[in-house]
Amino acid sequence: MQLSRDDLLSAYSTMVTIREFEERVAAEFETGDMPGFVHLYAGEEAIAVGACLDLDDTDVIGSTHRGHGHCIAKGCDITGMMLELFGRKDGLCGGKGGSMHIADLDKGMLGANGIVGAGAPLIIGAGLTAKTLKNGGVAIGFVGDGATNQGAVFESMNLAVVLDLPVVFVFENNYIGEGTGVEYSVGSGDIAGRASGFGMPVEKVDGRDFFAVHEAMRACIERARKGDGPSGIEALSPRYYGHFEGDPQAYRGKGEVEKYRTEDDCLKIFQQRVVEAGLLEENDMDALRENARSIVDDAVKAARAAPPPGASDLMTDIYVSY
Ligand SMILES: Cc1ncc(C[n+]2csc(CCOP(=O)(O)OP(=O)(O)O)c2C)c(N)n1
Repeated sequence: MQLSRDDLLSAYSTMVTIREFEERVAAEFETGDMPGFVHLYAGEEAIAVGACLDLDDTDVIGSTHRGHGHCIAKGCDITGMMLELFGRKDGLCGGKGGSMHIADLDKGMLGANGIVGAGAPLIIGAGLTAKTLKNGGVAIGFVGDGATNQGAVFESMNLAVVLDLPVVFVFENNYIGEGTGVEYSVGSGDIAGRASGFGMPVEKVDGRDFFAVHEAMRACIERARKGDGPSGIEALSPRYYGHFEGDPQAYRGKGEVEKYRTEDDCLKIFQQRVVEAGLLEENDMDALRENARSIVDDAVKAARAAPPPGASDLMTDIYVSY
């Protein structure tokens, strides 16, 4: 499937925006001025962008505790996100959600989630809504490798199949959950195989390869839109940062992350593919990266200058009104 030049530019732009956002958040967090807990997604950009490229605002995603990349891929505002991470009043969730509970319902982003595996049941509800309303919407659930061991995820897979929902599971296998490797924690080690045991097609793809992720996701999304039920992908790609910011990463080998950054970088893989094929020029791609850097820089400046929520905001956003 050949993507248009605009699609390729858009995909690369979103991938570099996620990378610039994450690298900058790492630096800002180190200053001590960013409250809360932060889990970075750098290294896994091709998964979020490949999964979300064909979605629109009627489609929803459920995220994980490592959710910035999912937010950006689903179209959330960068400044609103940065304000949220800094705990500012005008952040996407009024500065009260922070990194692990960031959400934007207008963009179909149901939220990052501090409870591992809890995004999966949320997208079952969203999938049931789309099926009931017949609005053509699809619900995508991002689930980490560690989260695939959670009972709630197993129940969600079962319900997706039993209720024949327009749902796609994106199992993000970054080889490790906190400090425990997949080979130790996942029975059989085969996440796709285990998920397909529920009775839906689940393809294993190279998560560093945007094109592989996108191609597989396109089939899953089309299947869901046609009413043919749930499916999924297991996408493998390493994360570059620790489990959380401040993690000493004693569980990692010497030079492991450097190898990932040089040999497994999804941005480099993308660039090499499109430049060699004559589809995009390096100059245009460099300009997109510069642009992303300046958007993120402006967002940090805006966040640092913005006020936190006031005492009067303490009792707001507690109940949802329908
Ligand atoms: C229900 C629950 N159990 C345990 C935790 C603690 N915890 C936070 S992240 C994490 C590991 C998740 O690993 P994975 O799903 O592979 O995601 P990754 O961090 O690798 O992206 C754990 C065990 C939690 N937040 N929620």
